Amino acid sequence: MLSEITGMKLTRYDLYSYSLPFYRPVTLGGITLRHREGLLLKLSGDDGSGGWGESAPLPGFSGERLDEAASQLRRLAGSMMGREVTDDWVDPYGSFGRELDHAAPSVRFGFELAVWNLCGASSGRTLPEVVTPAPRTVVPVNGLLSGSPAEVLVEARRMRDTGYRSVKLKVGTSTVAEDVALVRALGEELGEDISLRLDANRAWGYEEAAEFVGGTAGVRFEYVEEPLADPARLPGLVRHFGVPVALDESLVGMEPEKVEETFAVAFVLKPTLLGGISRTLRAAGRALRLGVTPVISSAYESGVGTAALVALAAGIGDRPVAAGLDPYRIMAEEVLETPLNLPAPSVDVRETADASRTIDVRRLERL
Ligand code: OSB
Ligand code: MG
Repeated sequence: MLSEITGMKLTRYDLYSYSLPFYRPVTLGGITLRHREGLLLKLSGDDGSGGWGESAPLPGFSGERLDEAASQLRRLAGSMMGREVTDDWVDPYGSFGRELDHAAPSVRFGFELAVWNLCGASSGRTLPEVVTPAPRTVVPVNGLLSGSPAEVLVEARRMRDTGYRSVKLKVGTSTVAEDVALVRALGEELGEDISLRLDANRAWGYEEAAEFVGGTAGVRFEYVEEPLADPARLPGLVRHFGVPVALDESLVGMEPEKVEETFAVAFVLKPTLLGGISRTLRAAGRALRLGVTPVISSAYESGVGTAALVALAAGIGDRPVAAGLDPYRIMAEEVLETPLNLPAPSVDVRETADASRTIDVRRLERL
């Protein structure tokens, strides 16, 4: 590997918290959020460079609480002071990652992101260029549909007309018959050129999933994420119906980078929940070797974390895959001085990387 980082030592860390209001309440996994709370870590090097990272445990999805993440992040960053940063620190297959193994997933993501951003700053590269020498210049975005069936159809038409090539609908919160009717109508509205992703967040029993699959026969969708409450029955569902299934919740805690074979067509990769940048890159590498589509996806991070998702999506694989970045639109405030250009059907990779480097510290609380 080309050596890019030479002799920089970590000199200090600064830890902050943020609380950013949503435009409207969001209910996720039975929990309603009105704000997003999280942590920002700034690492500084003795060459004057700095890098920011974000740790934002998502209530209902993360095992760690915010205060636990804060104390882990403080301990981890403190233990690294004075150490020399080497190329190994940004090698997804290197040994440095193992030193972070004991930390909670959001903590690993936040610390790694600060390291990767610091390495970029120190070596004159953007974050996407630390991920890969020649990142894509744009990343397509998966639009999230929400609201009543009528609103979903209006929104879908609007997204189609503004250039989205991929949209996602949450299913499993109405009756199966209502979901079937909406998905059929969406299939007609979107036509052949726009990929439809569905996400049941483990809402269905086997019989309900079977009813859904039967009812939507003939409607083309890219995949349905986590259709079953009991994930052990997923292989049987796929075998029996040939339905394209994506894994999301199932990947957390199962070391997706080590999977030998899978029935899934896509892995939905959320670095905040999965446990960081290196892990996500290894999981994506494994997915690609298995012929599975790696989909980078948001856990409602601020612009700092969302820019990392863009960098990852810009560096993974040899064809663009729409990333799940749409949750960013719900944030009514930002920690970045210049917010990211979202919502949009695609994002500019360099612009995103540049915007993510300037934090408005007045919006943060020092811990
Ligand atoms: O189930 O995919 C999910 C966001 C937070 C928690 C869970 C999920 C999500 C998303 C992200 O849907 C957006 C996307 O993947 O398009
Ligand atoms: Mg999902």
